[in-house]
Amino acid sequence: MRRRLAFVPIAVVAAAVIAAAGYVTLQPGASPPDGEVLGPGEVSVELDIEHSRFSFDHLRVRPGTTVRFQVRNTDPIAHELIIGDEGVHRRHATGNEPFHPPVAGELSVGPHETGSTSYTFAEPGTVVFACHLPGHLDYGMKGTIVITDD
Ligand SMILES: [Cu+2]
Repeated sequence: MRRRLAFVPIAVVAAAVIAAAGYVTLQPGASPPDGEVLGPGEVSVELDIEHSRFSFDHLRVRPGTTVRFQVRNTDPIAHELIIGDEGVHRRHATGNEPFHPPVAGELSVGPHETGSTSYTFAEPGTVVFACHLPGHLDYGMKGTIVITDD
């Protein structure tokens, strides 16, 4: 697995946590492969959550790509995946939508649960994904999806 430099500090921290917990292996960012631009059309990616971290914080897709996010929460606490523009994240930051779906791109995952949600990235630009449960965003549960023709 190739890993961008930006992953290294997080990986080091996560590895330390894992070591303390007695686990053996860690593969953050295993999916999708770095540098790959996904789409167009329908694609599926695995997004794991472990120790309140998403398994990747960057994704690149072509315009017109519908991504099915298969989210696996390995933590003993709940998380969520919220994908959208600034307005979407502002709304969720205030905590007035405690549970998801049914909105596309919004998913709640309970402790040790898995779930999926699909989101279509139509136009070039940047879209943020995050977990807005209290404290999780500040802890680092966020990432960007760049929609690009490259
Ligand atoms: Cu969370």
